[in-house]
Amino acid sequence: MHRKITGRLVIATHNPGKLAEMRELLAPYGIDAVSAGDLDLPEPEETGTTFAANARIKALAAARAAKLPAFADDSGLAVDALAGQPGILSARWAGPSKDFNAAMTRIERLLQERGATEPAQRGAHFVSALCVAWPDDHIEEVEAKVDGTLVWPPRGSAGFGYDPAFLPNGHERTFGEMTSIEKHGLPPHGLGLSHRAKAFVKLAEICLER
Ligand code: ITT
Repeated sequence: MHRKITGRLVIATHNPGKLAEMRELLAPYGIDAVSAGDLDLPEPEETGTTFAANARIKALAAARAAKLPAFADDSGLAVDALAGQPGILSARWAGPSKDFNAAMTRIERLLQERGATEPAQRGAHFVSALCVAWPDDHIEEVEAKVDGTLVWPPRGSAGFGYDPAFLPNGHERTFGEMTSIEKHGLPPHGLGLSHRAKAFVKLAEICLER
């Protein structure tokens, strides 16, 4: 049986870009959301080998520590020509200084080394695994992706992480050039375009009531 989210919810991320998106996605549901940072929760080690496993680790750690339901996202960029890299290592490719320009440059260098100059050779997708965990270890989990191609040089300064390099299929602007409503807004205001928005729609179907 699926469990509904009621009352207070911890958003179990230390990434400010994700936190803003997760807050915006939850906003229409009137959930009282507090962040892991606000509660000074420690960051667990992400030892999983899949997005889903890491989302579960983060949500369960926060739920147990805060004694509240906790909502986590594990996500990343998977590049076809790089056999899905950086994938679950997407944050780590930016290093301790979280330098995503350096991470995007590294990907571009690898693509150039493989002669991947045409859009058809530069396919990639973002993945988001979302998990809500309760202090009694009950979990609800969903996952979604958005397909696109990588552009060079990166374009736009909106969003976070790899957004400026990612052109979603069927669009002419990168995530870095889109407003937050365009990237992850839900109907009727947005298209539910991003990996996180698509996963959230699935989560809302099973766990949220307006
Ligand atoms: P938390 O674990 O605290 O949530 P994190 O940044 O370490 O924060 P992840 O381990 O899930 O999170 O790393 C995912 C990385 O993939 C993230 O740092 C971004 O750089 C990138 N990423 C994920 N979603 C993205 C998006 O919507 N736009 C751009 N980059 C994204």
